Amino acid sequence: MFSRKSLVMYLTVFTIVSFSINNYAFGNAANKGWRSSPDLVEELTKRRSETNYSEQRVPKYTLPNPLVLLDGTSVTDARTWRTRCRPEILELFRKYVYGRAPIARPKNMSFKVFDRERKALAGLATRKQVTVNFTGAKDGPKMDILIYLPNAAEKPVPTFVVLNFGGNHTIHSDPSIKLSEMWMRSGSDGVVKNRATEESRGRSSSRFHVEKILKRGYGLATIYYGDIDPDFHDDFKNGLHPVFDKLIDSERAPDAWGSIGAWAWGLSRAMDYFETDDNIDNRRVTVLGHSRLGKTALWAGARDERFAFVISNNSGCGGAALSRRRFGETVERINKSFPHWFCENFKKYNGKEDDLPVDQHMLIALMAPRPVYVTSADKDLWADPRGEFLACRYAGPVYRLLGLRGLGVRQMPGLDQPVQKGTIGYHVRSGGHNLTEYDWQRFMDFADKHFQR
Ligand code: GTR
Repeated sequence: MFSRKSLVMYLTVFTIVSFSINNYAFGNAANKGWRSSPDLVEELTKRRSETNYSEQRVPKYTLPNPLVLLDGTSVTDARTWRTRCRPEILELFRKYVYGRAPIARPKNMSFKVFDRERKALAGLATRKQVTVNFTGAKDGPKMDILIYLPNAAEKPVPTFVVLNFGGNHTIHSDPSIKLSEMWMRSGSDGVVKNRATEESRGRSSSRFHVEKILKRGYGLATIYYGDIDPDFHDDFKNGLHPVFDKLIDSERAPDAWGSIGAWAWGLSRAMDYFETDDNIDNRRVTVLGHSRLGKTALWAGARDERFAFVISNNSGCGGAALSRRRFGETVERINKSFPHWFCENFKKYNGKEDDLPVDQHMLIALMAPRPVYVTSADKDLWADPRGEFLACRYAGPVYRLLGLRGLGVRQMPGLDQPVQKGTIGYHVRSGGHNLTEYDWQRFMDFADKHFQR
């Protein structure tokens, strides 16, 4: 018989062994799958010598086991995962990575539908534009949600919600989309808002493919991320932070929310609206984001389980990629370039990834049992494609504990060979850092499968 002490020791050693990744061994295992182009590695290394782009230079590391509680107890049943382990991990991400939102749904928040057109896009869709006034106060912070729902689809419709970088009017050339007010940096005034110009209408339509999404029977909702919080380090003087931070304390705590936390919180407020709209299937809402907004989509899906499907597109460091690999963008680098994205505590782990109580496979595990999909791009080594794949793989034990298949593969797939066998989907697409039609089609394939369409 094991004594309790030796059992704990045994489990700890087992954990370390099973989660230690010997790069040499992994390199062999990955023979058939995707590998970065040696020419690209050489070129990028020349350009940024301080950044590691080479698999050989990934340090040895040990990942925290998502199925061990902070007190060392192994989690072997779904109930303990649900009631103790999941809340613990979520709290670690709040405390050390993304920060804590000071409020859930504000009491006086209001919705105003200011546009409704049943024959939008030549009759293909119904378009709605809704202002969410976060505090209900006239001059308080607001965001506009632009929604297209396919007229041909049965209602309520499963819908994708996606934050956009350039303003709602950039996702399509539809002249009725309200021009967003854009946050701009201005010399003496810091950060100010200006109405966008007509010139930018439809500018990012190559990332949205609105008609194709509608024709596959999905709705699309989008919000300009700057409506929620400007993407500048402005000491949290603009956007949501000044309004809600004062509810907590006068000084910002080391675990106060950053911009990613605010954007994710805004997505939950959009979900609050969807729950009031009979034409949107609020039990089949997918949250999707690209790049920094992919990090945001993951955090939104982790904190708000109303999102039924979560998609991270090329999210990289602080998103789907394992921090401990220190490949491409690192914790230190991201905190220095974007000091406003994460909470202050995260900066303590600059160059000290091994001390982090979490790694990003645990963020992916927080989606369980819901489907989650992660993408990488062949040329986007900054975001560490292999690190993104591995995070999906090591989230697997949590899905398996819940009786589901995780990725369903152990090896990284080849280029443009989507893995859609289990509840975690993954692909590495040819090309660079972008959100393309190829990605969208794969997301909809996976959604069809999991939403039984
Ligand atoms: C980069 C940043 C990445 C990624 C990207 C983006 O500059 O280093 O983490 O999020 O921006 O959001 O476009």
